[in-house]
Amino acid sequence: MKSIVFAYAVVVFCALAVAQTKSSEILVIFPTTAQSHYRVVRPLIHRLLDRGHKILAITNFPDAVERANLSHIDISGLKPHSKFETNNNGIIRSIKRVIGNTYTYATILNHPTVAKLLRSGRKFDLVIAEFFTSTPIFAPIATVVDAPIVGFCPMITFPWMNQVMGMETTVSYMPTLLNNSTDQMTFLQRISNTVKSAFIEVSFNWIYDSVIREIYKNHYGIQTESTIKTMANLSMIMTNDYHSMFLPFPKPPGIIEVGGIHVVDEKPIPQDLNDFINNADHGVVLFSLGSVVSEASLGADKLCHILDAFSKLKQRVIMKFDAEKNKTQLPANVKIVKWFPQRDLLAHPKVLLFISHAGIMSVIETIHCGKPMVGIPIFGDQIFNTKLLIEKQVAVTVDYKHLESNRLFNAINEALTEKYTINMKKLQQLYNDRPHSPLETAVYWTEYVIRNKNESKELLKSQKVHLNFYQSNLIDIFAAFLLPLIMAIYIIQRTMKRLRKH
Ligand SMILES: *[C@@H]1O[C@H](CO)[C@@H](O)[C@H](O)[C@H]1NC(C)=O
Ligand SMILES: *[C@@H]1O[C@H](CO)[C@@H](O)[C@H](O)[C@H]1NC(C)=O
Ligand SMILES: *[C@@H]1O[C@H](CO)[C@@H](O)[C@H](O)[C@H]1NC(C)=O
Ligand SMILES: *[C@@H]1O[C@H](CO)[C@@H](O)[C@H](O)[C@H]1NC(C)=O
Ligand SMILES: *[C@@H]1O[C@H](CO)[C@@H](O)[C@H](O)[C@H]1NC(C)=O
Ligand SMILES: CC(=O)N[C@H]1CO[C@H](CO)[C@@H](O)[C@@H]1O
Repeated sequence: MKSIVFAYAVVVFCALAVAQTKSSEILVIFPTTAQSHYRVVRPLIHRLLDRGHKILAITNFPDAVERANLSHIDISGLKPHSKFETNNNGIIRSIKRVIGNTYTYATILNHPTVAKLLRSGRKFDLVIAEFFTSTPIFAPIATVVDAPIVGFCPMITFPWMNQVMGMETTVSYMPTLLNNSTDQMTFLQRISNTVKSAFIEVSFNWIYDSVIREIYKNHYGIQTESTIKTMANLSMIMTNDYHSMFLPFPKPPGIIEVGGIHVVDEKPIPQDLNDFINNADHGVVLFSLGSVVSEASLGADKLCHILDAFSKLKQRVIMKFDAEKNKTQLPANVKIVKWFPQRDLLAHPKVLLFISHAGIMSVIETIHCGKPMVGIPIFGDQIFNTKLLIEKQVAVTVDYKHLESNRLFNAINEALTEKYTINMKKLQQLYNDRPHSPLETAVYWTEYVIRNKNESKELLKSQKVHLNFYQSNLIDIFAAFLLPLIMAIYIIQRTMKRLRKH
């Protein structure tokens, strides 16, 4: 009887919850060519569909299975899916890549179906845009379709995320993504962090701003002061972060942590992989460099070292590797596949360790499943992600440049010691200990913006977004105090001089 009452209460509650926000039309703009980025927003799209909303998604990765009330504008024909090389990803090169991508993103506005949509006068109730370097280019679409706009950041953080929501980034304890430091920095690390942050700020403010201004003039016919101002209409930003998993920082109410949202329910593992795992007497190690890195650029030499290290392990190894390989050298305990269901494999009790490039999606899946990691970071936020895991003593790293057989072998054995598993189980528990699941959190705040459309633009951010540089840095106040002082000194000096003359 009790359970019937409970079930009834759940049904009534769900019905009420669904009824709360009426069916809305939502435009999703995710221009990324990184499939892993789109994977982060997909669960939100499907939950919003469950709740009766209609969604049009502009994406490179339309769902294979059709679903009622979900339509796509497939832009995959437009942009080549270039992959990252495994070397030479310095800061200058990264910025060049960002600028180059910006022009490519802008061509999406000329895509016939996108252009037709923008001319059609069709209205939406909400725009969800990927929060990345592409956001400034697509932000004005919200005005065109007369909807509020929210950002969705597939990474932990992004250089201008705080600024857009009206908060300063304090470089004394907030590391840039591009540095190998956490929130506890030595004097030298703070110097490095300050210089890198300033460099990022300057390059975006000077180089990126001019690129964005040009795109605005050509595509929207509007003037814009700065990249930050182009995103001033964002009502909130959801981010793939959770404070207990990474670092606790102050956050304005408009930055909503939904870290782990992409981790969907477990599915059964394909038969051949399942057999391979179940026949392993000493457990299994997984290896993957993710979907954005070109595995071909790994090179025969590094591959040799990796396989040599694996051949010395008593564990079995499943390796995701999608490139030409030297088959004759494959050790007996290694299975190479072009793709594997990473999240499901990580959850298998016999899988002991993940050797990964430490992309954020992989890191979160590893924490979700409570397995230690060997991080081989290659570019961007991966160095930072690895560093965070090292600090928490749940991972060991091998420098990609010095990826040698014995180093990798030692790192694997170190990470397999009990300490790392114990620490990772604790981190897993901290990650799970929250009032609502990441997906529920994302749905709540998305519908919150829809419900409060008219107010949402100012509701969750501080007024700092509207202050000038000199206002928000109190330069005018200092001037107001200093000027009379300087004038007073000047007048006193002049008077003294005159008195002395007489
Ligand atoms: C599609 O949306 C309409 C509301 O616009 C709703 O009545 C219908 O049930 C939805 N269909 C599905 C399968 O969710
Ligand atoms: C922000 O919103 C205002 C008012 O709706 C609009 O005039 C302006 O063009 C928008 N800015 C951008 C960059 O979309
Ligand atoms: C980052 O710091 C760790 C030590 O905490 C070090 O082992 C690692 O090699 C460093 N990585 C890079 C890319 O500098
Ligand atoms: C495979 O590896 C061996 C030994 O390193 C080498 O001699 C041979 O050329 C390689 N074959 C291919 C197809 O790369
Ligand atoms: C939002 O504002 C418009 C015009 O200012 C008004 O017509 C509309 O009813 C408002 N919507 C809500 C939900 O308050
Ligand atoms: C001071 C410091 O730790 N600087 C590091 C910043 O990050 C780079 C890697 O991207 C390291 O090489 C530096 O040592």
